Amino acid sequence: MTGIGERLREAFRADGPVDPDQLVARLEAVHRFLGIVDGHLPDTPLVPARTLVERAGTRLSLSRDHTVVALAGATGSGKSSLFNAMARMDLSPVGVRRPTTGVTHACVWGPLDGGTRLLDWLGVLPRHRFVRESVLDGDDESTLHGLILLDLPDFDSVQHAHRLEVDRLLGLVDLVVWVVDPQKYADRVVHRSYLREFHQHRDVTLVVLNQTDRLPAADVPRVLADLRRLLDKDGLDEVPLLASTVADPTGPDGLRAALERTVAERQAALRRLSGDVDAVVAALDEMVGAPRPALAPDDPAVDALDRALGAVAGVPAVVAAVEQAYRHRAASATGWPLTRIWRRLRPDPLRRLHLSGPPGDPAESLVAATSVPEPSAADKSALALALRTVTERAASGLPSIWPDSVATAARARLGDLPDALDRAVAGADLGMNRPRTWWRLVGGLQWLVTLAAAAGLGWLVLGYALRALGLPELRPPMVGEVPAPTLLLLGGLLAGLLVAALTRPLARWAARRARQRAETRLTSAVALVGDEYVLAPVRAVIAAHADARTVLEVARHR
Ligand SMILES: Nc1nc2c(ncn2[C@@H]2O[C@H](COP(=O)(O)OP(=O)(O)OP(=O)(O)O)[C@@H](O)[C@H]2O)c(=O)[nH]1
Ligand SMILES: [Mg+2]
Repeated sequence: MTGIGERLREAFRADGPVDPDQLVARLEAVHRFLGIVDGHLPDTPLVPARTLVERAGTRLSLSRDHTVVALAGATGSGKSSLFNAMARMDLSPVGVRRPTTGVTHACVWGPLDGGTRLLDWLGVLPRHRFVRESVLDGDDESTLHGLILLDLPDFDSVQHAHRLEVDRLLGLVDLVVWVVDPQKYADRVVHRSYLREFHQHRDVTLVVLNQTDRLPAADVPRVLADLRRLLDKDGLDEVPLLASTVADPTGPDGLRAALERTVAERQAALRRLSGDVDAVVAALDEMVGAPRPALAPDDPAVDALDRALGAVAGVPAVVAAVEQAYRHRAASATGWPLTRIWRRLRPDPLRRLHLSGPPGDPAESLVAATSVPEPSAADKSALALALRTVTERAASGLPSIWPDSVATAARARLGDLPDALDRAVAGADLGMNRPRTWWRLVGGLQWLVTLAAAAGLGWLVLGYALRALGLPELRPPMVGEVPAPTLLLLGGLLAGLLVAALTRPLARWAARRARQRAETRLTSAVALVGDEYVLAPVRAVIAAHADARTVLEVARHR
């Protein structure tokens, strides 16, 4: 079979060495991603990414000079035997009773100093730590300096605690050596629960078929080929596979050479973390999906939302009142002077809604509470529907984790909406604060013709009085056949009625225009509220999605 050195070289050449700065940049990008989506996405799916950022930070800060390698496998596969063979000492008890190893043992090659904190972090108890000092071994062991080899308990144990310990450590170590034996190499548990799960880490995985001395020599290549086939099925096609036996002193040499090479490269820790980042990025990638443009301001859903908000804010009632108030005020200003007083006694439709005040004083408009009628149930459900539509439009095309976040954002400030709408309506300039010039002109004309009629009446009354008292009669000038006072009286009255009759359609037309103007202004005031209270939070989520995508690109870049 191919030498392990070559196989490792081949496997590791595929991607080249991991640049530590690049790895740190990728981890920082994942960290930024978490910051961006914080508050927008649920926590649970982000746990692996958070754990990775934390773990990677700690692992890199502890030691980049050490390589932590774990021997993992089923009970009796020979982990402890291989551990002792590597250490060339009986450090971890080998037994016939299964399972033997209950607690992780560690052996450190070279000075312990830097490794102590790493072993503390790994949770290996001090009494199970051993040191191979090069002083004792001369140069023989110097090629393994920086190696921390762990002998794990069995993962298929009847002891649940063993499995927990193995799972915990497999998440932390830099390289995993799976030890299998000829009896159990095809065991489904090892393949389904572990090897297949580990395919993201094929760069930092080795498989050892141990106890080959138990097989007839001719069968070894056949079993290795069968195991290779199973590993390929697990997605571990590039993973080095080697044979070993502790029955022969040179049996574990292949594994030793592999470990020497790994130690020399000082890449395992970086490769492991790089593989972890790949796995996390792949999961985050699924969460983020394709780019999604922000909701366009002219989207029909936004229009529908503005209309629904307008209805809830009472815009239709207010604009109807504006039209009525215009007609009322125009009639009061331009009507026949004698009927004006009576008109003025009738309440102004806008004042009834407490909307007649000038918008000039912002403090006043802030506290102004209008008496616009409460929204009907139909208006409220129309608003709920419009909110749903906006949410769906904004979130369409986003992976399933986002729409909830968009919906929550759209509803986050709903509690403040009624007051904000009331303030917007109260503060809007309805264009009804000043009397129109044409009202004054027509009003003046009405006074003029009324005065003419009054003068004619006075003149006639004076003529009758003089006649009744037998005094010399006034001879009023004649206009054609009609005496001037009569003409003044009748002409004044008729002209008054005529002006009033002509003014009415004009006032109706102008009232409709006033209504339209008020509607435009109120609609844009209400749209601003909708933008601030509903659309801005939705936009923030969509922007977070876009930012998250951008940083994920950095995190992906190996
Ligand atoms: N013939 C032969 N026996 C081996 C070999 N490696 C281990 N053994 C024997 O297999 C049995 C189990 O070995 P251990 O090293 O204790 O196995 P382990 O994987 O540590 O087992 P646990 O600690 O229970 O998980 C022991 O009796 C060893 O002597 C080998 O290469 N050849
Ligand atoms: Mg053991």
